Amino acid sequence: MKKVITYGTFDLLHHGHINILKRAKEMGDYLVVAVSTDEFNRLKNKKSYYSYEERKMILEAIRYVDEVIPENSWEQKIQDIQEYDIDIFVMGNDWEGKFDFLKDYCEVVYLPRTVGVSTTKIKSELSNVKNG
Ligand code: C2G
Repeated sequence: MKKVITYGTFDLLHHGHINILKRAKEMGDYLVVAVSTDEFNRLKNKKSYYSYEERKMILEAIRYVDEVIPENSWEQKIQDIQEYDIDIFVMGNDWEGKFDFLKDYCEVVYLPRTVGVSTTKIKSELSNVKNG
């Protein structure tokens, strides 16, 4: 069984997230998603609308996702890859090159981001609507 892992906040789930989860799953048989905890989001200078528990529940409902684990730190990836017996690490190409050190442990794949959508864009457009 070929196991794939990807990491992210996945707040205000949108089709860009679904696209990468779909493509990640298509690269293997089992997809683990490490979703950033609220505490780790603070380290990433991100404040998500949905809590960790809510984002975990949403991800677990997605057909491409087989398992959701917490992402608590930048440093856990090697341990995760070993603990979950991961064959492929997948991220959007906004992270191109940032995780090449993982090539000693598994295949590393950066996939093109979905153009035109982001959680930040959704938030700003909604706040403009609200403000009229
Ligand atoms: N993504 C995408 N297309 C978009 C938006 C996001 O392909 N239009 C991808 C990102 O490249 C990432 C995943 O969706 O691979 C999750 O995006 P975020 O929730 O923004 O995750 P991020 O904050 O980049 O966290 O340790 C890694 C970090 O936790 C990554």
